[in-house]
Amino acid sequence: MKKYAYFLGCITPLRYPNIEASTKIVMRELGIQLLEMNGASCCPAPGVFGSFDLFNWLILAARNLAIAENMGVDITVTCNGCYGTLQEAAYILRNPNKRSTINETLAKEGLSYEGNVEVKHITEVILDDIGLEKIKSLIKVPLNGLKVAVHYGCHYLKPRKIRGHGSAERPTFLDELVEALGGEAVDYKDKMMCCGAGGGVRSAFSDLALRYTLDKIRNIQAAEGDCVLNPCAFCHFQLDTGQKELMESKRLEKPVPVVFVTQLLGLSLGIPVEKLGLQYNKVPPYYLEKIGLKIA
Ligand code: 9S8
Ligand code: 9S8
Ligand code: COM
Repeated sequence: MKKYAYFLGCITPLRYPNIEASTKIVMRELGIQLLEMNGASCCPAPGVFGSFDLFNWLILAARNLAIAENMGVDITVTCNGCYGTLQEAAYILRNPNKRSTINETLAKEGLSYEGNVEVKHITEVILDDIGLEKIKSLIKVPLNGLKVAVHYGCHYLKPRKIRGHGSAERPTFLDELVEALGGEAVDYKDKMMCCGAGGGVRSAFSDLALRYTLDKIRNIQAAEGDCVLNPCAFCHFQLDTGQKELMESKRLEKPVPVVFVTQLLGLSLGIPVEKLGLQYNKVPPYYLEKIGLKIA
């Protein structure tokens, strides 16, 4: 059985534990073992911490990589920001000179990083380790033409040199997953636009972040999307909680439900709605009735 250290980051445990719950249950179903990372810290967030202090950003990231290295496994993540930081840090630390500088500091904690950890997004685990053919054979609840609008999120795709996940401008891998599950991947205007939250924008200029979110949601509604699928805890937070905020300030009347990639996959695999924690998303999952499901 394939094993990964599951790096949770901050948003999942603090705001959306249903991302962790749905990921663990779906991975168990698919025969992938996820291990807890004792002592892991913030990744730290690439667009926030990384913009201010690259040296300390790298030390903290290296410390997280060293924890996984000591466990003898690669890392998987459910947030694009964590993916960005840890994958970029692992790339930089393939250079032995960089490692030795960082290791001088890590030594104070009795740690060192030797450059042996790979960082995979949970979607890469789903698509590369399991594969669409196998997934198709496991479908119990086909999505029945459900119109799914995919939001990829900025940090998933760039820098292209490191990510290597097909096109950074016109990616298709999540749309292909939607179609494999029996849904219809709908195209919409400015699909690659940021959710609004990244790079500290949500914290510093929350209203600006919400204007991005509103634009995105209006474009998805114009394309008649039933829900928005995303692979990033931070995007999930902004798109879901952000729509609640837009409704409270009367800028949005009808929201579009947000679904995390392991939640949608879990539904198709026949995992009960409540176990995937769908009842804890702020925008209720109105799309469930279209696939013959409901919250008990
Ligand atoms: S950790 Fe701290 S703030 Fe966060 S969720 Fe994703 S990015 Fe990494
Ligand atoms: S949060 Fe997740 S990946 Fe980012 S920067 Fe722009 S989009 Fe939402
Ligand atoms: C977004 C992470 S996923 S950050 O806010 O850009 O650091």
